[in-house]
Amino acid sequence: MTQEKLYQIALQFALEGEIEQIRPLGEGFINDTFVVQTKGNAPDYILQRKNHVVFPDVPAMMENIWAVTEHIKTKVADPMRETLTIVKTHDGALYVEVDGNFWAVCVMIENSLSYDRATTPELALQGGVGIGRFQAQLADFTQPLKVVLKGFHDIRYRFEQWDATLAADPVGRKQEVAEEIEWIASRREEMSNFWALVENGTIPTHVSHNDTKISNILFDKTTGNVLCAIDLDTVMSSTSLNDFGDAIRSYTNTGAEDDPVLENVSMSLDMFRAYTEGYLSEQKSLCQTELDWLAFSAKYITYEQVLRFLMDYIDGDKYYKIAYPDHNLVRTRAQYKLLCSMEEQYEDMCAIVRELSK
Ligand code: GN1
Ligand code: MG
Repeated sequence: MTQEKLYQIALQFALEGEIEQIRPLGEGFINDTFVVQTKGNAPDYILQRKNHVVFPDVPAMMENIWAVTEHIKTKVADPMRETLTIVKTHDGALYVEVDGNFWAVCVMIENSLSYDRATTPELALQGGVGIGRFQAQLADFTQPLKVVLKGFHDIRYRFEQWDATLAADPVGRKQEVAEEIEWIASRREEMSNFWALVENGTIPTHVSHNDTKISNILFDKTTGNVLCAIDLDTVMSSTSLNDFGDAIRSYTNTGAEDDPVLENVSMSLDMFRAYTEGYLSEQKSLCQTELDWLAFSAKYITYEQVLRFLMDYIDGDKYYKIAYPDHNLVRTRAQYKLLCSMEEQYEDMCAIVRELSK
């Protein structure tokens, strides 16, 4: 993507100030992200190419994001810092389509930062506050949200994809990962039983973020306090437990998500406690059934992540961006190690939830 092309795209949005330069940002697994730096006092912007292979309906996604951020803005003291601000085009659209790709812009929040790993319990606690608050701010959001990714955290749907992938074995990798396939098979019933509770309404649905790993939360550079949840691409209606579970998968890991050294990977119970404390300090409206399954959701989402990484490996690495050939397999093994660590500490996790929700 040339600078000139990026400029042409950025200029279609109602930006303040003159563009100084456009540079790539971060390493999202799905989208391509750029910073649009402006001259003078104007804010900088985030320009993103939304991956429309992953997201088949980017317009619906942008409508969801617009509706949710507008709602949050009515609830907060500082609407420019406590949620994302979507910038429309000169024609009032939420995105532009260029050569079949969809692009969108939001304001870059100044004096903020994000992390790839939770290094202290304070950070985990702040992260929990962030998602607890996000859910609380949206508790009275009643507009129906579009389904932007079918069956995103629905393990029944994931098993349909899984069975099809195993049957096709498109690049002949199945034999090589027989042991890993067994990890999925041995927990299939347990995970299906949990999701059945969501499907039959025993566990209620609400607005959920659905991608709450630590790098999707912004913190204030000066105070260290949480500012807001970003990467709202997957905001949909589902169980609130997805957000807790995915965050625990991320914040409590003593290693990296794709750690090649499995000894590094385990679930830190201290981080679990800190995140849960922060989350429950803001999220006060969970029902008893949700609380009963809260700790389980961490195992559920981690298991789902093992499945998704392994499925993508068997599928020939079509979904996640990879940095080296067996990256998805390394991710699979690291996430499985984390799952096992959660299984070993599950009773303690449940006890902490009970204690902190009294
Ligand atoms: C992807 O978009 P990003 O990089 O924040 C993925 C999540 C996974 C995560 C694993 C739309 O998140 O579901 O948990 O990678 N997002 C999508 O790191 O599939
Ligand atoms: Mg995402």
